[in-house]
Amino acid sequence: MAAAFPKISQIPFEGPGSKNPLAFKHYNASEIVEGKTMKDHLRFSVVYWHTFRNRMADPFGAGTAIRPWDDGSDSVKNAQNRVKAAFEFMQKLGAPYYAFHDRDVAPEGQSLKESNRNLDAVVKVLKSEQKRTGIKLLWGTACLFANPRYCHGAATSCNADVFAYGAAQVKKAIEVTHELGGEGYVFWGGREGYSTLYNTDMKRELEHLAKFLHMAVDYKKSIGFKGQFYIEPKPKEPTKHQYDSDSAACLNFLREFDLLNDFKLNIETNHATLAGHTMQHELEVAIAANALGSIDANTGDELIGWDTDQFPTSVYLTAQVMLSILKMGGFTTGGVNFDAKVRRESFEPIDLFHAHIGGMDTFARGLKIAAAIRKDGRLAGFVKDRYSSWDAGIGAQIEQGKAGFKELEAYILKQGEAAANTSGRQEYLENLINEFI
Ligand code: XLS
Ligand code: NI
Ligand code: NI
Repeated sequence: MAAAFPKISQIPFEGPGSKNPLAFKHYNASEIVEGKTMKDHLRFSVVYWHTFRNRMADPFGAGTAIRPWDDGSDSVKNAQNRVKAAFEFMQKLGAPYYAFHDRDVAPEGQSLKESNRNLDAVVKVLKSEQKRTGIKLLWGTACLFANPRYCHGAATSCNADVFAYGAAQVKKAIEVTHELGGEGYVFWGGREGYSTLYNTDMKRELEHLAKFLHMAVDYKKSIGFKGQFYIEPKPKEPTKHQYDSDSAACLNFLREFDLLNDFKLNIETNHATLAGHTMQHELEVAIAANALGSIDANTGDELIGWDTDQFPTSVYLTAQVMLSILKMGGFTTGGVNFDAKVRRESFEPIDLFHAHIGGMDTFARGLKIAAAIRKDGRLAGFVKDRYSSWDAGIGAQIEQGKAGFKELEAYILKQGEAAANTSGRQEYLENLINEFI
């Protein structure tokens, strides 16, 4: 196959002064930050679905994407050629990871058997390209939302046969992820929710979802797959309400059904904002439960109400994200996965490079800013001081369980009034953050 991006060579790091649009200004893979290379901190991943399968159609018009390496057919041959283009892209970009749905990489056949055969034929090429380039699979997943059979959901379908079909599909997707050395596997329940409660037995659907996930855990163990399982929260779209609506809902579900030991969360920025939260909020909720695994890096449009999946360009956003990630001690199996797509108007192949270079540079800046804020220490010091009443005296007694209501009443009767409050200093802290941006 001829090169897919013949005019583009390896994207170099040229530093902040560079005016070359096809160079990194901030992402310097080998640069050490807090004792680790940027490459190992950020673990960038390219998504197959948006970058190589999205024709960029919208409800009002046909796809605009120009992809010369793709003949537009649903053949296995075309799918295999596409793999070569994808790896050429990721190698030139210098992305160490990628992620896919089963149906992104290989065409769905007339039967599960045929679909599995198609998948195997493409996985062979994925495997050899991984070997050739050293690029690894961050996570795999199954598309349980596109085929019409999943219109009522998969694990939460009212139709038990559809549950069975979904299980069979996930079984194969886990096997393939295992075969490719994937470091994780994602469950995003696109249609695991409802359009109307008039026709929905919510309790039963949630129990089925838990059963499905337990079966997946059992199967994973039986084949020796060590990758991390993730749930990816999203509140709506395509359903009116998705059961995995946000970090808190996912954690509650995992706890209720005894799944918390086997799952972490994969948090996506645009899903957080759709849920009415900031990304920082969703990350902190997950981190507090020791359940943050990975992130889908993108951003929404402030004025548009759906999942626009844009590439992240806000340094404020990435600095906040990286503050949380560094605080938790960094990614282990997870990474920064660009679940993002170029705009319909950005239809040329080169736009895929501009988009990813921008996202990677924005995250590299976020990482450097977060590390500088941590080195400076004023922010963490402020937070520590703010809670200092809990480090000794009555606060310490409460935390250690040595005081109850009776002791606290006696304490306040003796004190007369609570010690004076101190200012939250929000504006001071916002200014402080700006010193680093
Ligand atoms: C869609 C989701 C999806 C998952 C993988 O909104 O973000 O792309 O990441 O199924
Ligand atoms: Ni999304
Ligand atoms: Ni996603």
